[in-house]
Amino acid sequence: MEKAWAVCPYCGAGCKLNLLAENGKVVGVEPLDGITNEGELCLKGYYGFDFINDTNILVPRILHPMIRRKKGAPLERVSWDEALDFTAENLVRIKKTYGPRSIMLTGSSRGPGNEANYVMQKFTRACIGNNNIDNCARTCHGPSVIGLMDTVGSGAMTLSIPQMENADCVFLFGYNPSASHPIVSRRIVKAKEKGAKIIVADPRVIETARIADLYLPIKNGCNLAMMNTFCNIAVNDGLIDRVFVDAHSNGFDEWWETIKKYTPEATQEITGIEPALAREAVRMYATAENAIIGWGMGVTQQKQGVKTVHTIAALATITNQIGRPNCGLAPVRGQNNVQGSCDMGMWPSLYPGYQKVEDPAMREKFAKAWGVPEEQLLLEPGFKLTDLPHGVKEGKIKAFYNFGEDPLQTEPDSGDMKETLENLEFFISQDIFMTQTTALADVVFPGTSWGEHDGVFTASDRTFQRFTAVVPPKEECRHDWEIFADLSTRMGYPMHYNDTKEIWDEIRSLCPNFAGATYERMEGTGYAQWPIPTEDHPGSPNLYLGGKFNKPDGRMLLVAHDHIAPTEMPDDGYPLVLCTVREVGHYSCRSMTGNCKALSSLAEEPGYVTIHPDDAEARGIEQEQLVWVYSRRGKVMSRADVTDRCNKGTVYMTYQWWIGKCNDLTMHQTDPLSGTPEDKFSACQVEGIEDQLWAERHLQELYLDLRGRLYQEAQPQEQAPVPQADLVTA
Ligand SMILES: Nc1nc2c(c(=O)[nH]1)N[C@H]1C(S)=C(S)[C@@H](COP(=O)(O)OP(=O)(O)OC[C@H]3O[C@@H](n4cnc5c(=O)[nH]c(N)nc54)[C@H](O)[C@@H]3O)O[C@H]1N2
Ligand SMILES: Nc1nc2c(c(=O)[nH]1)N[C@H]1C(S)=C(S)[C@@H](COP(=O)(O)OP(=O)(O)OC[C@H]3O[C@@H](n4cnc5c(=O)[nH]c(N)nc54)[C@H](O)[C@@H]3O)O[C@H]1N2
Ligand code: SF4
Ligand SMILES: [Mo]
Repeated sequence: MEKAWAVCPYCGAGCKLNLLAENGKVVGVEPLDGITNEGELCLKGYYGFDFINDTNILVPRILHPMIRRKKGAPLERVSWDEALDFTAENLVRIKKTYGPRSIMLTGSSRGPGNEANYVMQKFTRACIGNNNIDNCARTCHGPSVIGLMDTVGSGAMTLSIPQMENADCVFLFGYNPSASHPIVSRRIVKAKEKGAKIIVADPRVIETARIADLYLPIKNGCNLAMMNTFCNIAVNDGLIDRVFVDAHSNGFDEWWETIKKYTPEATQEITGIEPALAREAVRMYATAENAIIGWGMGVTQQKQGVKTVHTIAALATITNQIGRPNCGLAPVRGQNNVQGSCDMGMWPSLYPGYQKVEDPAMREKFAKAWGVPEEQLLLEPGFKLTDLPHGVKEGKIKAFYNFGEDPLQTEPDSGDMKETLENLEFFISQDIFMTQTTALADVVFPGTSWGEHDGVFTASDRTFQRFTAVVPPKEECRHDWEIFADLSTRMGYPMHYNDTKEIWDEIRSLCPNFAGATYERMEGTGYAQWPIPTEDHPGSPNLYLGGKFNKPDGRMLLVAHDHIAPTEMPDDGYPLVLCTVREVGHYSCRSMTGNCKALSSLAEEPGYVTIHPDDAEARGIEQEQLVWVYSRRGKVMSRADVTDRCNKGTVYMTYQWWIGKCNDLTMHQTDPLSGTPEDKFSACQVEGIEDQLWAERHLQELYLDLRGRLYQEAQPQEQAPVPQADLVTA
C-alpha cells in the first residue's frame, strides 16, 4: 500500500489527509491531524477520491491531447508535439493579427495548485503580453476581495479557521457552512458547545439556524439595507467603540450621513425583520467579547456585493470586533485553492502576492525577474472572466484558454455562454474530464489530476499547505505547469522548471508576504500562514492586530452606500425569486464528485428545486414530482422538494446539475464594482408536469444523450463505452 499526504481538493477548509493507493489505483484516504481539520474529514474528504481512477461513472477522464483542425470538425487524437505546435501557431497568429489583448485566459482554483497557476499567469503576462487572466473568484468572493481591499486593505479572512471555535459570538450572514464547509461548520458547533452565541441571517432555515440563538429570516436581496440598518443600530444604541473608531478609521462623519437614514423601522419593509429582533442581534454581536462575522455567496452573488462587504467591514470596525485573535471577518473562501489563485495573481489587476499591475515599480520588478522588456508588461488591468461574453460579441476577445474551470456549467446564462464559446476563433481547454466546456474546445489538453501531482494549496484562512502525488500520471496526461511552460517555449518565451519546488521558490522570491513559506516547513502536516515574510517568521493567524490596517496610513476606511434593489424583480409572468445555492454531497460542476462511487449515489439528475408548501400547493405540485422551472433565459426540468425551511416566494436550486441546470435560467447581470454575477436573485416560474411517466423518460433521454456525446468526444478513435441508464426513477 502506497501512502502520500495531501490536502482535500474540494472546499477551502484545507483538510489534510493521506491518500492510499494499491497497484496504481487510489483505494482510500485517512484523515491527518492538519491545522484546520485536526483529524476530521467530511463526506467528500472520505469518499471523494476515486474520480482519479477514471471510474467512468459520469464522464471519462481525458487521457490524450486532441485538436479540432477546423471549426465543426471532430476532435482528433494527436501527439503532444502536434497539439502544442498547433496551439502555439494559432496563438501567435491571433496575437499578430488582433494584438495581444485579444487573448483571454482563466486559471483553476481546484486540483492544480499554486505553482501551475503561477506559471499560467507568467505565460499570460510575459509571453502573451496582457493582464487578461482571472479565476472563478470572479463569480464567487470577488466582491469580498475588492470590498476588503478598499476598506481594511487585504481581501482575506482576518482570523484563522481553528480560532472560530473560540469566539463568543458567531454571526452568519448569507453563508451556509454545514453544506459548504462542513469542517468549518464543526468549529461553529464547538463554539456553541463552549457557550458562544450564534446569529444567522438567511432567507432559508439553514442547518446553523437550527442551533442559533437568534435567527433573522431576511428577505432575499435586502443585504445592503440590512447591513446599513445593523450599523445604524450600533451607533444609535450606543454599541460602538468611539475611541477605536477615532484612533483607527477614516470617514466616520460622511459615512454616518448615509447610515443615519437606515433605522430598523425605515427598512423593515425591505428586510422583513422586526426592529426589536434586529436590535437584539446587533447588541448580541457588538457586546460579545470576541465576535466573528462570516459571510458567503448570499452576500457576494448580488448586485450590491462589494457595497455590502464595505458595510460588513464597517460594522466590525465600529464595534471593535476586528484586530484581535478569535474575532474578525470571515469570508470563508469557497474552492480548495481559490485563495491561492488570487495569491498567485490570477487577477487582471494584480501580480502574484497582491502587487498591483498599475504600479510602475512592480512592473519594473517583474520585468526584471522574468527577463522581459518593461513595455511587455502592461500597466492596465486586463479583462475579467465575466467580460468574456461581451468581449467576444464586440470582437475584442478572439481566443480563450480555459484551465480547470467549466464555464458552460458554472457561469450564468449558459445559452449565451455556449454561443460565446462557439463564436471564439480559437478555444483551448485544459481539464482532467471531458466536461461540457471542454467538448466545445479546438484544443484539449489533458492535465494530471490531484493525486497524480505535487504542489501547494492555500486554505481559506491564508494557510499554505503542500499536497503530494500517490499514483503516476495516467496515459499521456501531463502536469499542468509543464504544459504551460512547453507552450510558452514554443511561442518564443522559454520557460523550464524541473519540479514544483523550483516554481515555488521563484514565487517566494517575488512575493514578500510569502517569502518564509518554504517547502521544508510544509512537509507532512506542516503549514505556513501568510503574511510570512521571513523563514524564521511564525506566520500570521490574524491580520490587523491592534487596529493596524493594511492601508497607507494604517487606518480603515468607512464607506457607506444607499440600498439598491436586485436587477430582475418578480412580476406576473415570473412571480418567484430564483436563488441558486449548494448541496453537501456534490461540488461545483460535478465532474469530480459525479465520478465518485459513494457521492454519486447520494443524488442524481435533475437535482431538486426547493419550494415552500404554499407555493407548491398553489401550483398543484407534490413532493418528488418532476416540474418545469423557467425564466426569461430558458426552461429546465427539476424535481420538487417541498419544505417550509424555504421561504415563501423564493425557490432554490443547486448549480451541480446538467439537465436540471439552473444556469440555463440565471442571467448575466453583474455587480458593476466586481463583475460578479447576480446568481442569488432572478425571476422565474415553476409549473407542474401532468404526465410524470413521460417526464421521467424524457429526463433519461436527455441525460443519456448528453453523456453519450461527452463519451464520444473523449475517445474519438475508440469504441466509446456507452453510458448506462442508471438514473433512479421516482
Ligand atoms: N458541497 C459543496 N461545497 C461547496 C461547494 C459546492 O459546490 N458543493 N462550493 C464551494 C464554493 S465555490 C463556495 S464559494 C462556497 C460557498 O458557500 P456559501 O457561501 O455557503 O454558498 P451558498 O449556499 O451558495 O449561499 C449561502 C447562503 O446565502 C443565502 N442567501 C441567498 N440569498 C440571500 C440574501 O439575499 N441575503 C443573505 N444574507 N443570504 C442569502 C442562501 O440561502 C444560502 O444559505 O462553498 C464551497 N463549498
Ligand atoms: N448559478 C450559480 N452558479 C454558480 C455559483 C452559484 O452559487 N450559483 N457559484 C459560483 C462559484 S462561487 C464558483 S467558485 C464557480 C465554480 O466554477 P468552476 O471553477 O467552473 O467549477 P469547478 O467544478 O470547480 O471547475 C473545476 C474544473 O477543473 C477541473 N479540474 C480539477 N482538477 C484539475 C486539475 O488538476 N487540472 C486541470 N487541468 N483541471 C482540473 C474539473 O474537472 C472541473 O472541470 O461556480 C459559480 N457558479
Ligand atoms: S470540509 Fe472541505 S476540505 Fe474538509 S474534507 Fe470536507 S470538502 Fe474536504
Ligand atoms: Mo466559489
